[in-house]
Amino acid sequence: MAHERLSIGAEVAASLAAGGPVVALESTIITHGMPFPQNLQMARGVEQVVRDAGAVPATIAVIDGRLSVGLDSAELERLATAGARAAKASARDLAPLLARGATAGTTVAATIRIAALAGIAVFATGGIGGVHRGAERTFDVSADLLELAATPVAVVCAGAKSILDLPKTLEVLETQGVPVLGYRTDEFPAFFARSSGLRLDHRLDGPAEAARAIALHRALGRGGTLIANPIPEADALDGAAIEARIAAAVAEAEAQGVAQKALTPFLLARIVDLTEGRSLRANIALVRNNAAVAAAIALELSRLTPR
Ligand code: PSU
Ligand code: MN
Repeated sequence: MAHERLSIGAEVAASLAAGGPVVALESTIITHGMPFPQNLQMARGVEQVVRDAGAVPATIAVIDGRLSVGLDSAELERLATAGARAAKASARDLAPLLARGATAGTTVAATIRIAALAGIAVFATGGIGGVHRGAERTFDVSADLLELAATPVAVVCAGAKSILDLPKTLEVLETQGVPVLGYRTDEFPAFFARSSGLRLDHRLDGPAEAARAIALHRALGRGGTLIANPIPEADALDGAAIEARIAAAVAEAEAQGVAQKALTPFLLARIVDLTEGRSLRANIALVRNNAAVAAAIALELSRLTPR
């Protein structure tokens, strides 16, 4: 049964009813991941990329106590201008936020939970949350990983920022049984850089192959698939230069005692500052690239599973 607080926009609902291609998009990247006004331009631009590829975008958030799927232009603007004054909702935050009628950006974990409720199979973002550096002391492991293990949505991302510990992130994904599939790559991509040196067991060479793997994993009965799609060559940043700034941001967070759900937004904002905006341009480029791949996969999936 549908959740009593689920609201699906008319265009998204029509496409889903017809078995058409829909791509879910998160909103913590809008409220807590990028500054205004680039966050709003990014959100609108990414929706257009999905449309240009022939699919319907469904940006998801909590709006006035509802699980809103397929935000309209005014809602996108409201979230973008609210920024971090809006709540950051991971999956466990949803019910209490709904109960008090709040408005929140939804993380990867919360967004895929809502997408699954709405019947959406494909999702795009920039980078997923993962295992933080120093997690052996702090236990800081993003709920994104555990939600991905339990929720039947395919997540297209550019790997994870090296604010995280990438080898530990891959270990947890392995433990949790999440297929990690390189999209036209044999390596786990490192967000701003195309390569991390970390080999993956499985590679996909296009959207049709991705759709077959996703559909077959869904049929096995539990959990999602992670599609790891490297940043385009032309937009990639120099790995060593960005790494020094990320290390500086991580050290600042530690010195200031930033922890729990504040940590990822703190690190994202510091990295934008420390790179004088270059990281923000790369971030926007890779989200757009992921949205295009997700749309192509959603189209192939809708052909595989006609309504
Ligand atoms: N990584 C990024 N950009 C982001 C996020 C992560 O490069 O915007 C956001 C996503 O919404 C992700 C969330 O789901 O941060 C993870 O937060 P946490 O580490 O608190 O689970
Ligand atoms: Mn955390």
